[in-house]
Amino acid sequence: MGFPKEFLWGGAVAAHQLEGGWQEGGKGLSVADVMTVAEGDNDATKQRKITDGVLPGHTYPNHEAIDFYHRYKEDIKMMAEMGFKCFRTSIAWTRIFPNGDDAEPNEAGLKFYDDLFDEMLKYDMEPVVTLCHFELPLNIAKKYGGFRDRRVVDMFVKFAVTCFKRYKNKVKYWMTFNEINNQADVNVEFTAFTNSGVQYQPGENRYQTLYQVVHHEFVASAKAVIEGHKINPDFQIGCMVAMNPIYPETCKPMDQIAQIKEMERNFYFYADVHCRGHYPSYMLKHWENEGIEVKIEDGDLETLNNGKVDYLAFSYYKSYATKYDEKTKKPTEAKNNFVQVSDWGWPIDPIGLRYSLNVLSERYELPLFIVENGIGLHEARTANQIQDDGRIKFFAAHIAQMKKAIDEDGVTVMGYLPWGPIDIVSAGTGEMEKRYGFIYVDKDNKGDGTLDRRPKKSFFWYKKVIQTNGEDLSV
Ligand code: BGP
Repeated sequence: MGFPKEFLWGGAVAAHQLEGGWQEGGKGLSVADVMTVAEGDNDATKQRKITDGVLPGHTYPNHEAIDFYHRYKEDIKMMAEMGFKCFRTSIAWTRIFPNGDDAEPNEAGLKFYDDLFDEMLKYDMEPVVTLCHFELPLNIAKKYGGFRDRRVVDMFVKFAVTCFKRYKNKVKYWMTFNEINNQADVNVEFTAFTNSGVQYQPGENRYQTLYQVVHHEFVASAKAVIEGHKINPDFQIGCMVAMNPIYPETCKPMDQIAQIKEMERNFYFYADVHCRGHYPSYMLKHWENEGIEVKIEDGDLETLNNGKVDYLAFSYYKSYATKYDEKTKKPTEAKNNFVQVSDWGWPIDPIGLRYSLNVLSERYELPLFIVENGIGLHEARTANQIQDDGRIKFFAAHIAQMKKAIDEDGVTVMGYLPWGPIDIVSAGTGEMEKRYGFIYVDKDNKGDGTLDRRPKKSFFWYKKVIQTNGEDLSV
């Protein structure tokens, strides 16, 4: 009973959210480098701006982030003090190919990640590496329109193969595109840009563009899996999707139909293609009914089938609800009155993690890897240790549900990586003050602070969780 002894306890970050060093070591501009910090009073609705290049008068939080680029030895040591078995981060594409279409890789960038992975391995900490985590080269977005352009498939595969070859004896766990399904809602322009480097043009059929773009990314991911297994047959290469389960608001039959349609559109489609290796009939019929014509080149379908992933990685933060709207004849968002929400409006639903593990295990019968889970909180800068009992309560509840899925529901879970084990820049709002960490970093939304690192109460709590392999969750 309980967690397997080789369970991968750790934490997760992304290069653009903590490294800084935005122009160090030959690094090129990524899409993250032209996104400002969100401004405004309402945490749940304020938005970041995407500027045309780096412009004066704006705050770009990812430029310095928390300066992990220079401080990673100190930070990895703190992760080791908590007893991490693994540490997830991404390789910034623009450290390796500054413009994305460069003929040769940038040695200084390759060396940085050699040094970083060596530091992790010094503490027996497995690197878990995301290849594309909202860090597309800006040049690819500007010159090619991001993944609209089929040529970007080969640029991604070249980047992936370069990393696989360079780190084949240091990194075993890989994943291709972070939260590839974020872009499913074409009304949210921000995610098209961060996922795929796409900026929708006035009047264009956004769904036609979306499904062509994700077809290119599916092919790129599958090609990377195929090449990766040739380079090192021991590689475990996963896909990564944001799992925000959607419940029907009531047991009204049409609410249930709405729920399955929303889950297909926003989640299952993306995991299905990566895990099952073909386009599901519900999507082919949807394309036919909507007049969407995805250009599929000879060999693509065979590639998708041959490039199925080894595991399914997902982030879990929140759940949603839907209902069938009799007027529009479509699903519409509903409120779940059975859960609380965070300051940023994210529903807090630990049982939703158990639900997610059950439905994913049943659908894919693949090992599941929770590579993000956490809660952003406002925490004031203090001279003493921050007493983040709210975060401890959040994690204890989610770990308890994960344990139930393993002990009672027969789910195979590879590991659990709380998001942002150290305070880092939020992806959605660019804020430092949406804090996720077991470690406090002295920096605020304006960029002021000493960057000093200090453990919070949860640092010592999570250390004990890992030491007891998830048995002791007491505060
Ligand atoms: C996910 C991303 C992470 C991280 C996390 C927390 O969407 O994969 O990069 O940012 O969300 O969200 P945020 O940082 O917006 O609070």
